[in-house]
Amino acid sequence: MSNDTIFGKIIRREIPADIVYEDDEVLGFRDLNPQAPVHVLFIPKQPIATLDAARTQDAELLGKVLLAAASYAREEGLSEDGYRTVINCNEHGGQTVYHLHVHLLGGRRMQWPPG
Ligand code: DGP
Repeated sequence: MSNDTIFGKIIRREIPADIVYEDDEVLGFRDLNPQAPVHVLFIPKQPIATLDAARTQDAELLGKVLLAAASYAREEGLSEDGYRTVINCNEHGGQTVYHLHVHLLGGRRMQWPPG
């Protein structure tokens, strides 16, 4: 399958993951290597490799991924103190898995600028 990654295996339940959010188009699961008390990855089930590869026709799906992250953050009580969302793109952005994902990080104060 083109564009398949470890996240495709998680979507298909071929490998385990701690899934915390799911709807028809979006999956959210805890990051294997958490960088904050809450660290969840939100992905479109239909893979897009990178933010750079996203096109106009992906706008609605990308919006749904972001809104799923925000909705989960509200449910987890992160809204008042705040949280961070991150999309790493390609090598200099620190992307290691080429299935576009939104990191939701919360539960502690974030630093700026990021490393
Ligand atoms: P990025 O560097 O933005 O591409 O982030 C990829 C994230 O994916 C990284 O924080 C670790 C996480 N990750 C990699 N492999 C797995 C996995 O098999 N399961 C889970 N839950 N997370 C993974």
